[in-house]
Amino acid sequence: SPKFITIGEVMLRLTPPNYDKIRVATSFDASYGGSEANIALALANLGIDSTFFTVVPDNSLGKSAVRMLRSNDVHCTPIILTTPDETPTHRLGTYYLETGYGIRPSQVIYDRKHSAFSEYDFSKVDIDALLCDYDWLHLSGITPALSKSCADFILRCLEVAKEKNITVSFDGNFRSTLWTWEEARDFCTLCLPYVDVLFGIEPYHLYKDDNDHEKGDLKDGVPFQPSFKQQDQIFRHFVSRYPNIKCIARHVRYAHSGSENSLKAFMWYQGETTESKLFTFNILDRVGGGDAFASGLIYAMMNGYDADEMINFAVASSVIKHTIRGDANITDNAETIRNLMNMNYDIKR
Ligand code: KDG
Repeated sequence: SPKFITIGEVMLRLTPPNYDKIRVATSFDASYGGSEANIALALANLGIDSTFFTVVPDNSLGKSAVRMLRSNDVHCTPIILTTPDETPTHRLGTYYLETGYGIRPSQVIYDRKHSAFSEYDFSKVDIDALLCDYDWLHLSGITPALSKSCADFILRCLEVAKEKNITVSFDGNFRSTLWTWEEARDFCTLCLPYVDVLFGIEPYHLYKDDNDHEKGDLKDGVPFQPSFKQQDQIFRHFVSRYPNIKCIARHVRYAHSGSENSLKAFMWYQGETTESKLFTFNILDRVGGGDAFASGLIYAMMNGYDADEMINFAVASSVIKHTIRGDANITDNAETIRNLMNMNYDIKR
């Protein structure tokens, strides 16, 4: 089976229990998250040979993060535990999550400056050795926002991956508290020529040089909830620029009042746009939903699903994550996701 690797920062996640607001919380539940770590874990849970490369401090927090991933069958062998003299500050990045409830949105507070990961000098990494033997590399737009060294490293990884003919997936994952939209756009524009499978980028925004004539109907931007026709047009416009991109997938949220929520997705694959079913469900914890979508699509593609199954499996994977507390999509096996995708809710007993 294909060997998967992803690179990124793993963080301690602190969440007040019972949907409490941070301002009234008297305790926090500890877990671990990070977009790329979430994907590595979800794929390992589905039985894929999955490796996560990261940098953590040489202390109990770093070790616990690694232990959590390893206990979920993720290979963390190439991990670097920084030694005390290597990094001046030995922190595991942390984020506080105030879980939304019903119509009250979630809130994230990052406490990740000077983390062992973001301070690491990645020019020391032998990328050829790191990526040798892998078939699939996943990267996100979060890592390059952390430091210049991280950004250079991500671009080098993309170059090496292409030299080695490794399939590359990339999730734009724009985080407005880490960099500006313009910085993200300019960096992602550099990455796109290396990408095979793309998530989480609103393509229209990347075209800073397009004139309105070229943009056609898209000149007012990408609608938040596009129609099939609009989304198809966006995909076509985008792949005409980047013919290297084989698949683009975008999941669209249709929020209702209260905790009810609907999700569906659009995908460009093999020269056509496909739309998933619309799933309606209650949210327990939405953080990591995008990562579950990406891991579901990667799994489906690795296993040769057809377009319709690929996109529905990816959305079903995200839907399940929304019902699980914590960043990680702890699924028992692919069958669980396939059952949901086929709307088969029978209890297995
Ligand atoms: O996709 C989930 C991530 O947002 C969460 O794990 C935290 O990695 C994280 C980040 O940088 O926002």
